[in-house]
Amino acid sequence: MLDLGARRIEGRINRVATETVQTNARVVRNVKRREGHGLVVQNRKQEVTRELARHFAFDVSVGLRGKRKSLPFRYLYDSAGSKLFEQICLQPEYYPTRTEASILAKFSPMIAQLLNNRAISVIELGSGKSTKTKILLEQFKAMAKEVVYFPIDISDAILHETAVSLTTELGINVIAIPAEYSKGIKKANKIISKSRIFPRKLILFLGSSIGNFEPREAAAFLRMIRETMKEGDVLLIGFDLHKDRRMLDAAYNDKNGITARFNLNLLERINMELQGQFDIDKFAHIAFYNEKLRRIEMHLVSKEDQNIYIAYLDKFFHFERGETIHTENSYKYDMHQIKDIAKGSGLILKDRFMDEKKWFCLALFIQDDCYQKR
Ligand code: AVJ
Repeated sequence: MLDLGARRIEGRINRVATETVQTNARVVRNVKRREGHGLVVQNRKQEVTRELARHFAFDVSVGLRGKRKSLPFRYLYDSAGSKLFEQICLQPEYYPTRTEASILAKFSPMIAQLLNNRAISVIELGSGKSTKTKILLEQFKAMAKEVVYFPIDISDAILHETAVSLTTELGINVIAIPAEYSKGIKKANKIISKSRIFPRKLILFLGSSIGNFEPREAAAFLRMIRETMKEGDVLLIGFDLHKDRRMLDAAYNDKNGITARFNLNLLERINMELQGQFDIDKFAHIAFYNEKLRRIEMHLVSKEDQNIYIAYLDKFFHFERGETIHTENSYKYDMHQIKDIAKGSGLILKDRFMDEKKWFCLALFIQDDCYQKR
């Protein structure tokens, strides 16, 4: 079933995998072969788990101390949180996923054409279930392009599923990397440059995940990505656009209460992983559009005065009635801001694809050669 080209790739990937194991033995223990040619780079489970717990504990103890409590948004995305987020994407009020998918469906031939190489490496940051990405990958397949797909996500349960299903459904090569964004993209790059397969890259950052970052952090993040890009590489980012606040408020307060469960899951995670004693019923989900800062803010609000013990930290945390934990931001952009962010990151906005109602924008960037000289 495999043609010669594909077999050659497979051979190379296996070699890459072994090299990765040898050169990076501390991080990567083994690379599992799945269903023929899908691969998941695996972390050393227990050590990583313990280290993650320490980081989580530290962030919780800092974040819940004093007034203006907050927790880093990435902790929302454990395996339960990631599953709930998949559910959020299906809620009627949550327009971003559907809208972005429709833009991809409409413009994927154009996007594919912009990448004039026959063979490309597709790197995706925060790939989740890769549902939308499939639209693009199918287009590449229809145009007889060869693809190695590198999904990067912090939820490795979902990565495993994705690697298997994409490999069997589309017959493409998958190298899944369970990691945070910047570590993951560096690892993918290392594999690509070492193996010298498909040096032309398409980097994807979909779903308006960029909205999680403060605008300044977003620019720094794009500069980091730009560092990994070479001439001819393309970066495709999904931006959610500024719009009527009623629509925004509704999207983060779905009637089925899934977003609320997603938010409250963070307290359950603290209970599970750090032996916390949060009573979930004594907190409520709130999300609202902050028009001045152009961001959705998601918080957990304490319904009463309470002291909560977290055993892992052997500490009590005080909450006044009405006090909140700020758990996530979701910045909304306009075209000017997208152009500005490109300028500040050494990127050129080459193209943009939008739905008719201008709810969502897929922005396509290339690197600006002149940037370093400035
Ligand atoms: C994953 C960051 C794109 O901001 O819309 C959705 C997260 N939080 N509902 C978003 C989210 C609550 C989502 N992103």
